[in-house]
Amino acid sequence: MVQLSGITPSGHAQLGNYLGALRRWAADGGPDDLYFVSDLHAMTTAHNPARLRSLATEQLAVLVAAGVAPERLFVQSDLVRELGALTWVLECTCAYGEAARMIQFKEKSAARSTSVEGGGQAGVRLSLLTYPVLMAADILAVGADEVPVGEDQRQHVELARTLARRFNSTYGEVFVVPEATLPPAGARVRDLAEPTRKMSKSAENSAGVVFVLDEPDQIRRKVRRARTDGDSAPVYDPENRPGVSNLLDILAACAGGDPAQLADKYPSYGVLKDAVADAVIEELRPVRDGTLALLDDVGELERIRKAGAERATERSAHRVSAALRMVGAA
Ligand code: AQP
Repeated sequence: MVQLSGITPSGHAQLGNYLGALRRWAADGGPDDLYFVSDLHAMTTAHNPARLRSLATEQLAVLVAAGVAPERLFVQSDLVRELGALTWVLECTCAYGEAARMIQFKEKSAARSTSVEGGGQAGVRLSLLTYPVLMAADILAVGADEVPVGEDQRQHVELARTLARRFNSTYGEVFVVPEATLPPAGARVRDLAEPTRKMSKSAENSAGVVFVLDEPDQIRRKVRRARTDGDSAPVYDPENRPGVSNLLDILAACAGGDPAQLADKYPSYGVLKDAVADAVIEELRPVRDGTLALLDDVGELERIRKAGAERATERSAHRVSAALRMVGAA
């Protein structure tokens, strides 16, 4: 059984990425599972090349420092030849209408068409339309059976299933037909300043985002300023009191315990916030220290990256060659 999961370097990794994904990948990963830094997916909107390169390196270091086994890791662009070729084959297997009806494309292109130069949908990058096909290539190249995704990415895994089936029946059996699985239940970490939204690495305002590499003082400041929706004592009520409930969820995720019971332990917001800040600082300390040490040890990080690229290429090259051969392109 092969599971595949990724993180996109669209910004610095944040507490939600760590608690909702990286920590789990480190604890639960099976021997054949693969985790990757999906840097090619961070290019569907205006991007800065130097920043993208440095964020991809940083995220690889964060993953290793978080405890994800280095032998299960790779950076997507290190497979660009295989993935580029397979994306083209899959684009030739996919109908325009199938890509255009992706909800994420409709939402993101509508939102961005008002902000891009020239205005209108014509100014939106074509890759916003085609990135689900690249995602299908990510999945199909390595032969993933399972892709744990949230509701927002489910439709893209469905597209990968459709393309795998269509390719197999048209040209011959090459691809494993993947399945979207639900990641184990875990609280979505919310933005500390705007708790109705999830915490995001690319949030416009980072006041409510705790980054994995934030210094302890920065974390404490952000937690102290967190919105707590009202001036009564802390209660756990995610629907009506999302701010304080988010803090209790974070405390439970970092220090253990049940969020509703933790509420009774902290009579005031001040004491609760101090406890949350302490717990987050301690949870992130080894990840931060390990990441900074790795970023200093360029040779070691390069070695991990190269070994990961070789292993991932080995696991995908034969499928990509077979697909090219079967469509008559090699
Ligand atoms: N707030 C969150 N709480 C719990 N889990 C989260 N994840 C992201 N935010 C939270 C999980 O982190 C993994 C990697 O995320 P991604 O890079 O694939 O993209 P994302 O989900 O869109 O994450 P961000 O931080 O919100 O990025 P941007 O700002 O670029 O959109 C995934 O497993 C995700 O569920």
